[in-house]
Amino acid sequence: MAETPTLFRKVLVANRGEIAVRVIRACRELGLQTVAVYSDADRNAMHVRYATEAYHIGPSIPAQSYLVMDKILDVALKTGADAIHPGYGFLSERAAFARACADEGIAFIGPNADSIEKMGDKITARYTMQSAGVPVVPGTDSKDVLSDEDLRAAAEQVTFPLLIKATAGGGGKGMRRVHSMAECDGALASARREATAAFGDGNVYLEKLIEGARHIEIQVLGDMHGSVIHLGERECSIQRRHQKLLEECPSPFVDEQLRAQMGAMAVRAAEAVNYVNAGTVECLVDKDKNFYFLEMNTRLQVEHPVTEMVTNMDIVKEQIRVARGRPLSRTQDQIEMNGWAMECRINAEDPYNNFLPSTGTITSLTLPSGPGVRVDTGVVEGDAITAYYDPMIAKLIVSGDTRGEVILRMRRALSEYRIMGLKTNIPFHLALLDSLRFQAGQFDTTFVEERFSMEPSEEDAQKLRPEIAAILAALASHRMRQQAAQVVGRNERDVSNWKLVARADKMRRY
Ligand code: MV4
Repeated sequence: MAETPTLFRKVLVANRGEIAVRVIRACRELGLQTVAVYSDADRNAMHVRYATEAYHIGPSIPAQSYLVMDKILDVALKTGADAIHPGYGFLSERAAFARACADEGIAFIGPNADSIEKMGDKITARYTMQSAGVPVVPGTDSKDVLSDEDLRAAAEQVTFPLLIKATAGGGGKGMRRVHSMAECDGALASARREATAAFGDGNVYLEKLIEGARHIEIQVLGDMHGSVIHLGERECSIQRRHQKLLEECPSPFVDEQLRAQMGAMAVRAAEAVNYVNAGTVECLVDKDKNFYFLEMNTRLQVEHPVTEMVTNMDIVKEQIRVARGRPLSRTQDQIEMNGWAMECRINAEDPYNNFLPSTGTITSLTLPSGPGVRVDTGVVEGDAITAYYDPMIAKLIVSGDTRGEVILRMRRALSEYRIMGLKTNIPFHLALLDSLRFQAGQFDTTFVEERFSMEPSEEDAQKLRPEIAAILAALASHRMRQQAAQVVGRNERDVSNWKLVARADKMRRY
């Protein structure tokens, strides 16, 4: 049911921070007017200043402002907005909100309510994917509610170790590892309790535990004319407590063949729920390159820029385009991946103190820039960072020809970044980029929590396998040559350039 293209004039952005600014920028480039909404804490925020008009919607606490559907719909109706972009978080994955927009004749810039609903309930999603021939992790197959008795019986079949997961879950809430039948009852009770507290739904299901896997996701785009394409993968294994910290595109683990297989799988997954707009298929990929569907995020993702840099596509503009009923601007054959991109999430938190959130006022702010550097920020000098919202204040995205160049460029950009008045995780990123396993691309989702420390370890270096050493040598010599090349020519000074580089290296603070 192809729809006639509708012309948008005005888009309401139902979000705050860097993503609201990102969406407003896309709208401006398309000649669209924008409406911002803001809470008490965001009265003078960057997204408010960038929009054509802005309206106050309530107190700082999200439950009384950014999460209140009626307040946002009221502003949209009063201002004559044709469409609402939800960004990520907040109302972005609420089927009821997508439905309410449609009922009011306002375009929701995202998938339809039915797709959101099908993917939001993880048992339904698993069942739908299995029926569509998408590989899921072996586990319970029923699409109905499972009793403790059902689950205990299924556990024997699934075999240990296994995971209990919440049907309403996502992001690891209500998830329990179980190693034996003896642990089963206790784990079921506590998983149900946590899921009930978090989602008001205590239903759970089982999956075999896949150990040492990477978290790789595929970006998909669909239009109202039945076309679905994929834009390749993003490597998202660098995370801590289910919060991603650094993402890259492509994944150092994925070759042309695996990309084609995973891409075809992601397109099949999206087609199975008649997906329209931008979405992401999250997968686990084990050591042997077996991949499994985990869940689908039915929204624009934080890390979408790394895909934009490598595919040279503007995903937000594409979202607006398809929401207007137009076809996708490219076919699958027209998607090319060039070079490499990495994103560091800049969080107001203290990496030297268990990543404790850091609040306060940004007294001074200097952003990195120069070749291959993009900063998607939601804050300016003088802004107060409060505990009301996510600690992520900006994203530093770097692109280049090769992974090695991007690592070197990211170190350069991070060291240009100056944020005063708050603690940030910039020192974490610098230490990570210097870690040998990261440089060699040898990491999984447990890396940051189990094998990484802010202090560089000698031991790590000694355990290196020869191939890592070779990759490192290439990276290190490239870096040394670059640094050596930038100091004055030989014979113009009594000290060799190599000595200067060594001295400068010793003085590095990060
Ligand atoms: C898994 C898994 C291992 N085996 N499922 C965590 C959040 C949710 N999206 C799914 N998660 C996982 N599911 C099976 N069968 C390991 C994780 C997991 C994880 C996944 C992606 C990114 C980071 C993670 C960190 C810990 C566990």
